[in-house]
Amino acid sequence: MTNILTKLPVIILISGSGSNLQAIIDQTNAGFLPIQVQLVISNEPTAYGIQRAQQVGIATQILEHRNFTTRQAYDNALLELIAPYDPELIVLAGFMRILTSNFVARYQGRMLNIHPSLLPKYPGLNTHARVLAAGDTVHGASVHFVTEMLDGGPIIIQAEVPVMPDDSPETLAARVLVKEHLIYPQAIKWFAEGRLALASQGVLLDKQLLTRPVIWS
Ligand code: NHR
Ligand code: GAR
Repeated sequence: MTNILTKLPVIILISGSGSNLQAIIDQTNAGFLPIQVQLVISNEPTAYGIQRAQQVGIATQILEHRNFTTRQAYDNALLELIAPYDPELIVLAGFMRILTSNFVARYQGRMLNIHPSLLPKYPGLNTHARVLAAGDTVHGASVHFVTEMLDGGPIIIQAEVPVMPDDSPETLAARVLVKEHLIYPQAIKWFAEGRLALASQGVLLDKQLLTRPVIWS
């Protein structure tokens, strides 16, 4: 099936500010992204991204992880919440809960994440502080397909930023975030246009296996 005339149904998972969500909403409303955001889900009841979605009339749901005793139970509830929408793509946009293999398997090849580092460097949390502690002079962000391996799925696109001598984790995060808002819509656009796929060997863009991530410039 192609998606040239239809809008791809998408569900976005967030935990916080939702600035990446906002970038996706803005690029959708500007006509750049041929998608329909069906639902925004947050595991955190106070996530500002929920207000961002509500402001533009997008449906929202809070599914608090604290109300579940196991990861499996939480992910099962997430699967049940999502199932009726039958989305073609799940977008993790600052979503802070590790997903179980059961959930990942259900949406394998149809789930993207944006991670604030130049993967495979610095998977996991607190990436900006770790980059500063290591004395790196270059940092950035990566969009990847979500697999069972945490932040280890095949990488689609990356953007680099310089690390400045006087950076704090906050100033560095802000510089990275500007780039995130560019590369995430680009990756989602490729997917929505049917140009991007996850194959057993890695990422296919226009049916070509990527030997390295696309670098935004
Ligand atoms: N799930 C799978 N299976 N695979 C990935 O690649 C995933 C994933 C879920 C989220 C985002 C990721 C990131 O970009 C992501 C990628 C949360 C944690 C984490 O340790 C790590 C990486 C990412 C997201 N979360 C803690 C947990 O116990 C909670 C931390 C908190 O609440 O602040 O789940 O960085
Ligand atoms: C972004 O920097 C994103 O890459 C990162 O959290 C921020 C969310 O910002 N994601 C993770 O760290 C996932 N563990 P946003 O809510 O404003 O989009």
